Amino acid sequence: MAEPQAIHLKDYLPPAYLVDDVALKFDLDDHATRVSARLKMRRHPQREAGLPLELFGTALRLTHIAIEGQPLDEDEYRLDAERLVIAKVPERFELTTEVIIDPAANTALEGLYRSSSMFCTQCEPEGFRRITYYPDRPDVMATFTTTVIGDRERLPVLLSNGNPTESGELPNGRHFVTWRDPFPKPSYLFALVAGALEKVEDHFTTVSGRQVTLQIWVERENLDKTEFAMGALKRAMKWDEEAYGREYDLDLFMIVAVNDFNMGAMENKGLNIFNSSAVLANPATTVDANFQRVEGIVAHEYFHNWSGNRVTCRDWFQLALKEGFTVFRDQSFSADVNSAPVKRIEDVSVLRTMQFAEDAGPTAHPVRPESFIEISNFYTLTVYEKGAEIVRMLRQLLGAERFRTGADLYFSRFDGQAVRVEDFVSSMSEAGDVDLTRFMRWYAQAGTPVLDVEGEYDAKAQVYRLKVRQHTPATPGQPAERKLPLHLPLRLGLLDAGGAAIPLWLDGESRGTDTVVELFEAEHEFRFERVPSAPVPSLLRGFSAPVKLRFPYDREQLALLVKYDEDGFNRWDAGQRLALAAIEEVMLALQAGAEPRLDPTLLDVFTHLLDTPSDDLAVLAEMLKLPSEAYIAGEQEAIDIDAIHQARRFVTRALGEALEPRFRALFEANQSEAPYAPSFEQIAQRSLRNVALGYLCATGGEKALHLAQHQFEQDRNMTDVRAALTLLAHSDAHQLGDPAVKAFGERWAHDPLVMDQWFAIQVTRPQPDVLDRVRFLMRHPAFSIKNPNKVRALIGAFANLNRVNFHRLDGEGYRLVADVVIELNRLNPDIAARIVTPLTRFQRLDAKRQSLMRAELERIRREPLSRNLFEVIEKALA
Ligand code: B3K
Ligand code: ZN
Repeated sequence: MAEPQAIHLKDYLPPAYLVDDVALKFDLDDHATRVSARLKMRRHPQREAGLPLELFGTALRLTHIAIEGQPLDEDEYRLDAERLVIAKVPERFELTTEVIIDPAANTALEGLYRSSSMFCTQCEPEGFRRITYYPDRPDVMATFTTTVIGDRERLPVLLSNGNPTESGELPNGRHFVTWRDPFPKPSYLFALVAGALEKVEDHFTTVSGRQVTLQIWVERENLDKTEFAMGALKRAMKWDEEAYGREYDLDLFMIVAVNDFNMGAMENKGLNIFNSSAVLANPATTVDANFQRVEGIVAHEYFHNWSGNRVTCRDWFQLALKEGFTVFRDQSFSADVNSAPVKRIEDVSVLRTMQFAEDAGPTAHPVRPESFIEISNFYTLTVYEKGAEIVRMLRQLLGAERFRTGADLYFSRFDGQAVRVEDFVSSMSEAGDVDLTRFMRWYAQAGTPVLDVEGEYDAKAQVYRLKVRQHTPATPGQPAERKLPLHLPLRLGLLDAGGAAIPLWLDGESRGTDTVVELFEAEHEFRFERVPSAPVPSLLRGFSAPVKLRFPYDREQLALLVKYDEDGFNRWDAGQRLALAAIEEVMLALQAGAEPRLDPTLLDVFTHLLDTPSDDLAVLAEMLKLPSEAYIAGEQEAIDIDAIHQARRFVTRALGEALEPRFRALFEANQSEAPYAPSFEQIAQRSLRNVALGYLCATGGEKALHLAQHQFEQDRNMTDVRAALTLLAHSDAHQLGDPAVKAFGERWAHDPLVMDQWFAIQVTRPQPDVLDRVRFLMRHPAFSIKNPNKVRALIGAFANLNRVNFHRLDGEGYRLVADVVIELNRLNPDIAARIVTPLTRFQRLDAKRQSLMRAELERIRREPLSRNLFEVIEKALA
């Protein structure tokens, strides 16, 4: 097999031929589905005449091909494993093909495949070519008419994009439905679903008074888990009308829940297909965080109807055009309907823990990559989350009003087109009347920029000088000297020694107590006047740019910010900096074989937080959480896996012991008798209660574990049950943990989504016997390596969240994950290339672990690799 080749953005050419209209007919069968296609095609006006017609196709058996009804001879076209090329075609023509495909053998879950009892599709980015021969690229947009034929008994429901136009009976117990989607769309938005599904239905009246029918289609046993998603959908529809003036455009909007799905969900026009984990929810089975995830994903896919579908991407290098913008939109929606500061804290935590790690690792890439071997590998935190931060910075730079004008301009100017990042940014630049030339570098430069800030107070002149230097470290293919200064907004304020906000005077102008300064150059100096005393700066408020900010804070300054900063996000962030410093101090002690201590400043801050009445319980709960092991690791030059784990445990336990009565009081004060609701007020209460329970259990005291056991047995809602079960299962008290785990597993054996949680809880146990548990659970009847949710719950959770055991010094953790990767490589290349990620992050580990990890990657490399895994492994071992 030839080595896979990279394709480059700079080589982009428009397609030689366009498709105006498509008629598809599917005759569904497990192993031999017949797909007939009729494409109305014409030469691209900007391409020369006489070019060959190139269509993509993978795993298709061609049974018929004709142009203008004239079957082609075998010497008139060329077929290989990925393409069908016809040397000569007219300027305008109708191409008809018929192929046979095997959905039941499709374990990659791209194209048409079977999931439980149904047929479903996933076409983004390049799955449509597994359905029929087609110019499968997003800059080819066509209207689609789709007829689905299936067995009336087995497949009573037959769905596709748009509106149903016709249906009827056929011989041999079969029936058909025809669907018409009037909006031209790229093939990646095509969808088909067939199965024994049931629906819940609701309605939404758009702002202009149109009635839209909303349907959520599920297997019967899941009908009691649809209500929350339906509510979320209606909230999202209304929000998009108000926040962006975007109205839904078809008469019907459908969501279907499927069990086997590579990602969270897919925004197919009018027919969103969801991983069941991203849409199904009820209090008995779903934790608070998952209710919020469902709400966010339902909104995200709905928002794509404009940012993605009506205005789509010219090519896959532009992926962040739709994803970054849509993530920003769903984040803003969730912030508006829940607690905005907590949403920001959560989003920044994900970014700083996971995206920063990606940006510092071997697969680091710009938000708009310049080349790729397999585009599926670029559905990344960088494209999605950093992409969203870029849009957030634009809004910060333009202000809310001009940002909205820019979005309106973008949607109206490019409606129905496949466009580029430049088209988005120039709409913003025009509407905002700002020069964004330099800002474009955010899309081109990989790596997390570092801001080094210093402050200098001149008491006599009452001037405070803030010196800011920025640089971006080298990333693969982009040496440090090629990194250029970025244009970014830095939001800040100054506090006096008592914690009061100091009025800001910058260049003779009053700026209130909170302002945004813009950086363009490698170095800037900002001169604040009329500063009466030495201030403590509160920098990067709201995390106004996706950077690492360094400032030589001492612990007292951080404690001051935690207590008094007017910016909720920075209060939290100061607490995280303080906790990190306290944990690092313990790490040093442990490494030196010395007696560790709990930093008194951290204890003082925690005491203050617990003793001061707070009007935002949700933020308080976040402030009481210590940074995760992954976040701590990201902050180290050299990562000491065991010291991080031990030190974090030490600090947790020490806080639990020192503040036991307070945590006990917090736990009790947040017991509520109200019926469960996933409202943010209730979520905050449960979150606080379970944080408190965590500290109490960390003391190892039996009394605390009995509290957890009692909470587990009370069985009030899955959030409290799961929190309690996790604490029991992760404790050393086997006599309490084991029966609880067993009881839970038996009770929920029928529910795959709850079993995913059960798997994840067990494989994140810190005890060293966990590897046996992982192996044992891989043989459990509820586990299947073909189901991505199961792989993520068992292997993904183990490798990403159980750092001490994944990184065991005997290499057994690595070996286990590599074995799974090798098996997945044959079944599902997309998931294989994701699950391997933790094995590629060896750069700052000790030599022993580095060589063990490399050895596993080398072992994987000896397999015949899919393009997905080939690209990741090559980069990791480069
Ligand atoms: N656009 C899809 C991504 C599908 C990628 C499949 N490899 C989901 C989303 O971002 O909304
Ligand atoms: Zn998306």
